[in-house]
Amino acid sequence: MIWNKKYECMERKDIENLQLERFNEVIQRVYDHVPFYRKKFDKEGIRLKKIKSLKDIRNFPFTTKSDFRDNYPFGLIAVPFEKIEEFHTSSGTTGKPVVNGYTKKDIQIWAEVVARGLTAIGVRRNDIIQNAYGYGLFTGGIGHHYGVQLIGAKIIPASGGQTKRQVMIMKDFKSTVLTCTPSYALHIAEIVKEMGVDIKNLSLRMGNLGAETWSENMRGEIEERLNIEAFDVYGLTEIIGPGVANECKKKNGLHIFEDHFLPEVIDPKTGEVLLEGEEGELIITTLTREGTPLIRFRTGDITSLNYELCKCGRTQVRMSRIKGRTDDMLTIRGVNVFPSQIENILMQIEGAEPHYQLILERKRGLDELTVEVETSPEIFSDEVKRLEILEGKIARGIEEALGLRIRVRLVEPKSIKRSMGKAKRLIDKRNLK
Ligand code: DLL
Repeated sequence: MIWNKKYECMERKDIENLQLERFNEVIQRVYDHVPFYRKKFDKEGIRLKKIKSLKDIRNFPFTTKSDFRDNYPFGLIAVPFEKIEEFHTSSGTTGKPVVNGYTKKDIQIWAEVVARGLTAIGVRRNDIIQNAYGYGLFTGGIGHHYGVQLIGAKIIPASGGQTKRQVMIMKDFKSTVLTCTPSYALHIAEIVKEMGVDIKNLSLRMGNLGAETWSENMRGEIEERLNIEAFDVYGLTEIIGPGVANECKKKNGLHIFEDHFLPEVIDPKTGEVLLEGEEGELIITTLTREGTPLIRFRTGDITSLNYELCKCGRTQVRMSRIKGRTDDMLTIRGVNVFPSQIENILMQIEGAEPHYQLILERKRGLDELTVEVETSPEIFSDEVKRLEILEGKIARGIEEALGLRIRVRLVEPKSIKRSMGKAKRLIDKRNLK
C-alpha cells in the first residue's frame, strides 16, 4: 500500500516540474519575509527572477546550522508570529539549540510524510505502535505520533526510558510496531531477555528506527534479537523532524519525500554538486514549509542519491543509509574513518556484543583510537588468553577492512552505558579547543 500515490509515484518529469514551481515560490517567500535571506541574496547579488531549470538552484547560497544560531530564536521564521502553533528544537547539547516553528500546514505536512514512511514499512490501521522516541522538544516522539494518528492506527506514547515498563507494555498491550532509536531498540531487546520474556510471545513485527547512525550489520542484530523487521527513518529538526525520508519494504535506500524536500549531494569541501551515486553531504531545500522554510540547508550527513526506480512502485529518489556526519569523520594516521564503518565490522565478529564505544586520545601529537567492546559473560569470565585472541581477531578484522590499526579492549558485559535516545559512540578525550 502507498499512502499518497499521486505524489509518491509521480513520473520524474512531473516531480521535477513540481519542484521547480515550488522552488520559485519558496525563494520569493523567504526573500519577502526573512530579512536574513533578503540580506544574503542581496549581498551575493542574486536577482530574483524565476529559474527555468532545477540546475540553477546551484546559484543559491547554502544555509547552515550557524545561521540558525545567529538568528536564534525566531529570526528564520517566515510567517506572521501568530501563525506559529508549535516549536521544536534540536537535541544538541552545546550552544543555542536550533529552533523550528511550525504552522498548522507544517504540522499537516509532517503528519503526512511520517504517515507515508510508516505505510511504506507496512503499518496499517490495526497496528499498535509503541512510540519510544522521546516526547518533548525533540521531534522524534511527536513527529511519529502525528503520523500514526493520521493513519488512524493505535499509538502508545511511551516516550523513552523506563525500559522494564516498556517491555511490560509491549507484552500486555501486544504492541506490533516499535518506534525508537536503533540503540534503544537494542537495549529493549536486552531487557526483554533479562526479564525472561520469550520474544516469541511478543506481537512485535517491525521497527521504524532512526535519529542516529547505524550500520547494516546492526540492523541484523536488532532484527534477530527482537524478532522484527527493522527499517531506517531519517530526518532532522531544521527541516521538519522524522519523515524527511523512510525506507520501504525493499530495504534498499530511504525514499526522500521530494515533493516537500528537494535533495542535492555536494562535495563538503568544495560545495560542488555531485552526480547520482556519488557520496557527499546531503543538502535539502524545503519546498512547502511555511514556518521555517530553508534554502539549500547543509545537513552535515553523508549519503548518496539513487534515482533508479524502486521495486516498491514509489518513484521518489532514494538516499543511501547515512554513513555519518561530516564532523564525525575521524582521521587516524591519515586514514579517514566513520564510527559506523567500525560498527559494521564489529557486528560481524562472533563474541563481540553490539555494545561499543570509541575512545579518541591524542598521544605525542597523534590521534589514537581505541574501541571498547563488550563480550558475552561466558567469554569474559574465561581465560585471559581467550580474550586476547578475540581482541586480536577484532583488530585484524578492522585492519583488513579499513586499513587502519586500532587498539581493541574487551570490556565487561553491561559496562558500556545504555542509551534511551541517541547513543554517544565517540568519547573524545583529546581536550581540543
Ligand atoms: O533525530 C529527527 C528524527 C527523529 C529522525 C526520529 C528519525 C527518527 P535531530 O535531533 O535534529 O533530529 O538530529 C538530526 O540526526 O542530521 C543525522 O545526523 C541524525 N540522523 C537522523 N536520522 C538518522 C538516520 C532527529 N536514520 C540528525 N541515520 C541528522 C543516521 C540520522 N543518522
